[in-house]
Amino acid sequence: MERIYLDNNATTIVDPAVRDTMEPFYCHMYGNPNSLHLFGIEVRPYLHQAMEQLYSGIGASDADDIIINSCATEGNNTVILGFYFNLLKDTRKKHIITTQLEHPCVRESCRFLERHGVKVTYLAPDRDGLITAKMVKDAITDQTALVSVMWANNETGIILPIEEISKVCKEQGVYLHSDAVQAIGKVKVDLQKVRVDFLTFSAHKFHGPKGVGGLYIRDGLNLPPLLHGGEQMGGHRAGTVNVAGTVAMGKAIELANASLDFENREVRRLRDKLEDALLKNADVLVVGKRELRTPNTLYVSIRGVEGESMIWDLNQNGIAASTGSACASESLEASPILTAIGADRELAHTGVRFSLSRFTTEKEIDITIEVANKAIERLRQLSTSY
Ligand code: 7TS
Repeated sequence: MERIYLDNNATTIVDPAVRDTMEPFYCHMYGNPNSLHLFGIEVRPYLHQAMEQLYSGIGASDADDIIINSCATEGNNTVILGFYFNLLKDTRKKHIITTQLEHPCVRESCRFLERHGVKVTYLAPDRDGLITAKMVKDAITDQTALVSVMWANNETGIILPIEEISKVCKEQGVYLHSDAVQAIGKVKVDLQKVRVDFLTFSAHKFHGPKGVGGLYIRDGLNLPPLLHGGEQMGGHRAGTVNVAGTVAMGKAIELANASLDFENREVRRLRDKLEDALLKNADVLVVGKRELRTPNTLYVSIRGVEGESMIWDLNQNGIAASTGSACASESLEASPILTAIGADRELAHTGVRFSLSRFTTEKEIDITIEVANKAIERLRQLSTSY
């Protein structure tokens, strides 16, 4: 049976070109870049080049910082907890604004701070699944220190109006963090154009390896480290630098940006083909307007078909999709996004996410359409409520 991978918002295949770039750093160039001998010295130019690729990949300027870390979960924790120690703990500013759409690593970091006296507003999306700049503006008070809004949502692909939100934050003198994990490689992330103060990303979501990510900090700003220890990353993040991972992430972001046109044309075409085919069934709802979504993501709700049952049927046929975030898949709660956009209880249990990549083929989509349509028919026949 052919295996078909349509869960690219959970993680992606490492691009073979990225894998080739990283291999030497496991085999012969394995030195610690902080060592003074030739093994350490010889890897430094490669790290330097990778950093340049990352700076240019997100439009950072030389004076800004990019801290290499282990994943976006670490980056997001560093920002939220760092804010507590830098500002929230000792001043009147005790308020964070975030959204109900955020990944658990942002949401749970905020919940943790609530237990330490921080007030958090979790903005609810409108019926389009959007958080608007006006919602942010209306929620800002003179106690607000930080706004944290993701660039694109992992479950629905909905792209949030970060540029407008950044203008509001600047106007109001509030710092802005954006989790750009699901945006990089799908839409242009250019910090020359959009002014955010902190940005987080993760290599394994754009065909780099797992276990390496980045945290952008705008020029002049500071965050205390989450990991204390050695002087790596200018004291911002202790721990031996993941050389192979960093080099790979540099290459991966370069390839991701070079593939943006392809993503917008070809990946979008295949996603739309799958979407149109599923919509031919009655009582199928796709969350989020097409033009507001990343080109690779489709979040569909099929009345009478439990999300988990659909995933099981697809999996039996070698197709990998998900009911939403893999990080939340162990709890069988209704999807927060479907609940947030006002879907009724039954619909809220029927979400299935298909996320494509530049490696997805037309044949894979054709097979998926056939299998999914059969599964819908079979599961609806079994349903007691449909
Ligand atoms: N932020 C967003 C928006 C994400 O989608 C994810 C992973 C993370 C942070 C965490 O990234 P990591 O680098 O720590 O792994 N999201 C998903 C998902 O949607 N399904 O599985 C993982």
